[in-house]
Amino acid sequence: MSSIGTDALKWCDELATLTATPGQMERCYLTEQHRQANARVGAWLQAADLPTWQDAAGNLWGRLPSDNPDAPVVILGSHLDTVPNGGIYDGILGVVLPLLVMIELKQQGISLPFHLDLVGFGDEEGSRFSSTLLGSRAVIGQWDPNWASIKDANGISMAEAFERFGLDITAVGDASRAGESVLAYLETHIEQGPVLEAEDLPVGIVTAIAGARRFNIDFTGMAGHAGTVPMHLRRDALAAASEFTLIVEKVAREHGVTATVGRIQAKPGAVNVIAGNAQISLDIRSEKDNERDSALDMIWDTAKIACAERGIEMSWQEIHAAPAVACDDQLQSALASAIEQHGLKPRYLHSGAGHDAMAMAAICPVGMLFVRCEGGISHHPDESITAEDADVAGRVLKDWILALAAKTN
Ligand code: HGY
Ligand code: MN
Ligand code: MN
Repeated sequence: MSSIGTDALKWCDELATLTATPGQMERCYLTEQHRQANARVGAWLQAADLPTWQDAAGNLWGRLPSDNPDAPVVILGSHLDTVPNGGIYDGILGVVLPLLVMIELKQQGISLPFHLDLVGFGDEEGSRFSSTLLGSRAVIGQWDPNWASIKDANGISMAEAFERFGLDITAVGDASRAGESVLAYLETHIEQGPVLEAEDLPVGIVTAIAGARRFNIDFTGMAGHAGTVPMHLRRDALAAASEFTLIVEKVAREHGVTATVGRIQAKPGAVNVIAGNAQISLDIRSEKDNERDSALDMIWDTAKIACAERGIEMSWQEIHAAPAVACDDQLQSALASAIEQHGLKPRYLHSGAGHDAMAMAAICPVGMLFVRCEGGISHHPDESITAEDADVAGRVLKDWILALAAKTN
């Protein structure tokens, strides 16, 4: 017997086939797979006789129109891109579940006092161009023209990627919805953590989203022969980057923040050559920006001393900064009422993961509904949820929409 939950998992499975790497989940911004995913979600919308369009930043939209053409807007959605070898629900569930709720509302002939828009953002993870929330930042009108020159790992610039996707990056401003009357943005997303599972709860209410800062860091030493340069005379860039990584781990633990070196590259990268250059990434976040930033200061200070002792030059470029964002109190309490209507305990929790809601908060109140995921596993192929939990989330989402409609004149 199908339900919104079983249909949601079926559609997540279907979107999972649109991957750059067979057998692994990988769908990046402005790629062929992104195009296919937009087409698939667009086809589902068209089949339900719901208007759909792609905006100037490559985000996919759908709408359950209000009878009132001048009605305000409520936006539901999340992202359609993934991390390399990621899971198939991170972001994706937050597009297909609201879509199924919209289709049910349409089939039931329910007319709302607001247009109910669905958005599938083209880039939240930043996996291709190392800058994150690109889709939602276009929608809030905060696109940085300098992003046009960011290159992906294959040396393709974002401007070129836009062109290959059939878009004109100089027109990306047309994607902005800033200034429109948007009543709320609500994002449904897997928790990506262990709390709901530990307390045997299918859904939770997000109170705040941790603020993240991301850097590319460069270490320059001196390449040399692995067999002839004595250890005490080396300026080994990879050893310096490795020491930096351990400093990050130690300081983060001491400061109660999360900090991750997720990517490391050494040049020339030969087994018998001392690395003359190394490049790493840093992602540091906390739900309190000041705690994050004081940990970061400690990391830089400690690393400068370590690099000086090694005769290594260290430089860094900040590639992303997003302040912590509080979810709207009224949206949170409306979610709590909808959850209680299903005989469930409302559980409030913060999000250590970043989400498009962080960007959307610039143009409207935001709320997030978390869905339990097995073992809290995410950004990993073992990411999984149950149809039952997806169904509860879909029912809660529908009740939240109807309650918002009832109080919107
Ligand atoms: O990195 C994050 O927190 C999100 O999954 N992009
Ligand atoms: Mn993610
Ligand atoms: Mn996500």
